[in-house]
Amino acid sequence: MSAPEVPGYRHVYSGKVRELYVADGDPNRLLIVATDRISAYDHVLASTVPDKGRVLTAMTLWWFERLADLVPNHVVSTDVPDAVRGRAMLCERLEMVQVECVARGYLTGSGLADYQATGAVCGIELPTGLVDGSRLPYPIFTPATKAQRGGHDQNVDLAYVERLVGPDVATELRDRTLAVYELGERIARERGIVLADTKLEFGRRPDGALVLADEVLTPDSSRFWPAEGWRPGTAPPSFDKQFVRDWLASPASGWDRASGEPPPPLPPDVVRRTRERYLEAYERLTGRRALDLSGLATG
Ligand code: PZK
Repeated sequence: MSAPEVPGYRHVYSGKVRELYVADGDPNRLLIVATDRISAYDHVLASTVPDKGRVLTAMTLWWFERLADLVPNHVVSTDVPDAVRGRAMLCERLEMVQVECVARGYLTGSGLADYQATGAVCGIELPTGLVDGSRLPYPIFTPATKAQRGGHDQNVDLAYVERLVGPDVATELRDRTLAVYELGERIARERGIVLADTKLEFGRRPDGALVLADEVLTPDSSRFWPAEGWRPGTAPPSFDKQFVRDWLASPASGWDRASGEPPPPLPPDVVRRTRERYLEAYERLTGRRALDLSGLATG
């Protein structure tokens, strides 16, 4: 599954699961295409998940609307060529801020690891006694530096961000990130999804305005947990990738994560159940029937 040909656009970059294009004749317009690729355990898998790109694009657009009063976003149009209709957004080109803006309301992953080692996450001291999956007393801004291709993001403190972008922009990034997370977490929780954390990307317009870019509050940029499976002590299974991870980690896959080998293709029933999880996340959140995505992200 390589980058599709899109008439009127030139392909410029392949991400793990998305493709980036520039509009012919207008370098200030970018096309972001969400593919059906899926990653797990730091690998892009050989199997694709049908409709994943459409569902995540529709979810991002739905959130951008809900967040519009809080923060401007980079979307210009969803009226895009047929080859990618429904899974692409035409966006304004921004000067990207070189910081991953992460908000966490629950403790897990690298946040948990930092807490267990130091009692703090990104310089923010937390109360003692927290465990994997604990809800934090308040959401925290835990920025990270963007990794080089293939590497892992590194958690940093606010002072590091201040040195990188200046104290005023750093404060604005933190406040906007927390505002977006708080709204998203509340809406998701009311609808049976725990939004444990999320990663946002911001860019700046020529006039300096900070704009929310990329995808937002999707299972690829955030941890989604089924609310009914949440209890502090062990992080709940991932809402979307539970079946993929369970199968890859099981003897049935014949795959050893430590081997460095690429994972094998997924069995059809793992693909089918995973696809259903993406559709369910979309339906729980938006109340809209997935696969009825047609009128939505199609301009
Ligand atoms: C931009 N990415 C990551 C996203 C990929 C890679 N509005 C913008 N202006 C300038 N640059 C970017 C954006 C956005 N969003 C985002 N890299 C550059 C990325 C999607 C697919 F392959």
